[in-house]
Amino acid sequence: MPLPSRLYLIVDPLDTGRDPLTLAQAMLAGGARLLQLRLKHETETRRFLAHAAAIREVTAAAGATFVINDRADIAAAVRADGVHLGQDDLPIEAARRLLGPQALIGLSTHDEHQLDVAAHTSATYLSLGPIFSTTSKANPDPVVGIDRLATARQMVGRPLVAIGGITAATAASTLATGADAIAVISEIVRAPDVERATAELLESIA
Ligand code: 3NM
Repeated sequence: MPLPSRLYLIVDPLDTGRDPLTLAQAMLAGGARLLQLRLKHETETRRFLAHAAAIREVTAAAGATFVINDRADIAAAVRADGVHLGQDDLPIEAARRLLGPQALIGLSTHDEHQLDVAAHTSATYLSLGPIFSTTSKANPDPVVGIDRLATARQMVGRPLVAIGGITAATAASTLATGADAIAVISEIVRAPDVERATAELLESIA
């Protein structure tokens, strides 16, 4: 199953204090059609669910694909299109049982060994990162770099998402190296005008 867009925006307010729904609406207004909700510090399940439900409505209205980070239960509850899982989260096959054969299930990988292991799962797509250094993740893995992204492209037969430190300056070259999509947080979430930054990023990879 191919990814619906080459731009994968992650709705993670980081430390900006911005509201997830407002961020998502601005991303959609800027043309984004593939969003992930990532709320690492939301320990209140009901609050997480409320944010997810609100963003499910606006993504559905825009015809956009919506993925939830980590929480397959919340993805199922709001009928999101899928879930994105890390190496220590629910195993892919467990999430697949919960969400079904059509669900978009992504798996984070950080090196060639993890890519090898992932090949034996039913993950819909794999992400690889951090391609460049990032400040958006607690304890990020070592930087992968653009050369190893090219090698990974040779290894991986399914959609490959590059993540970590990608900016407007590196978006197009990262895609040209072989990623099917780029996933981005801070370049958009920290932008003064999220809608405009999204539109400009899309323009830079058109
Ligand atoms: N995962 P930014 S890097 C959420 O390496 C995430 O898997 C990564 O944010 C990985 O675009 C990362 O601000 C942070 O660098 C991406």
